[in-house]
Amino acid sequence: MSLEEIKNKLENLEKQAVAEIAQVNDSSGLEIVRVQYLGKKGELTAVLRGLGDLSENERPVIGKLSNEIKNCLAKKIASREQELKDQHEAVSLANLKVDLTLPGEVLTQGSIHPISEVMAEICAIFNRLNFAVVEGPEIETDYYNFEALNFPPDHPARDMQDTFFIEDKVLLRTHTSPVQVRVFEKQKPPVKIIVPGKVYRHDADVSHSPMFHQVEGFLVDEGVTFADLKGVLTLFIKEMFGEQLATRFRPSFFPFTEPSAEVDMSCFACQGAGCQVCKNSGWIEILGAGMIDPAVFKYVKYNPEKYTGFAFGMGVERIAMLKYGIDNISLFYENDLRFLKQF
Ligand code: 2U9
Repeated sequence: MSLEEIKNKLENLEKQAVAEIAQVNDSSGLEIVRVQYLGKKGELTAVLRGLGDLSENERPVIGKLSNEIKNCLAKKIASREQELKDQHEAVSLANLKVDLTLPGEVLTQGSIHPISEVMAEICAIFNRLNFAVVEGPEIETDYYNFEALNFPPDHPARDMQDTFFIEDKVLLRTHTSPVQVRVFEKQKPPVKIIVPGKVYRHDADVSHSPMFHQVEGFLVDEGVTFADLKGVLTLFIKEMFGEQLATRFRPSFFPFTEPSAEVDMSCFACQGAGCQVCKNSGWIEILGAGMIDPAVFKYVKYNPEKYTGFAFGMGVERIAMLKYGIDNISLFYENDLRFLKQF
């Protein structure tokens, strides 16, 4: 073929390709056209293969022309592709039929559960007194839940009626105290810890639930006395319920503390005069506490001659019920938004 014939052929090819690109209606059709003209086995390449008859001077002329055609076709293909895409989007949008007059979707804002809130408040007060927060397993062994805490083998709290046993000697913890035994095993005094968490007891009525939350705490060091316990718990009660409240320590009994006490605060609702909240006594029981029994120290190999310590425990639900005037514990677990929204 002569130079002119090749030029004509290339220009015809270009015209033909431009026409086809304009007619194509989808991207797969466009790809077919691209391969047909620009592909390795495409028509443009085929023409360029037949340049054998041309002179050295003529070849660059065709090379330049074919490059220009290649670039021009590639541009046209790209712009047709964009055009098809835009058309497709316009059709989809038209079919979508968005009603812009409809009200927007309102996202409801969640809030912290009252139990979490009260638990965080309790922890924050003890954090300010330098107590560290420690957590531990909810499935425990008889050893950590009872034996190391000086519960005699026939103690009623070990009874099936109080404790959820998983298997012989494995149970759902009935208090968070086993965590403290585990801390004692790992750490030498001074130790100053609070332990928040879920506990389980076979018990249910308006003020008891089979699962509830406790915060327990202790401080062990040389020379810790009952006066330290009174100071810390009095401060806690004032921070939690009000500066004006009085506290009262009544003798009690727990296997793991000696002496033991139940701690009352003067009624925040009637200032001690007597009302429904305090059942006319003027006092509200809020905590249990005591000096850790030396028998517990022997289990964890602390020297009871050298160290003394106090411990205390409280039910978080009870504190939340008092604080917010809630009369039925099950409200905490039903997740009724009408209840939860009030916090
Ligand atoms: C160790 C030693 C001593 C934790 C304590 C109480 C008193 C107590 C109750 C309050 C209401 C549990 O939720 S409740 O029913 N707790 O009265 N707890 S002293 O004493 C410990 C803990 C761990 C090693």
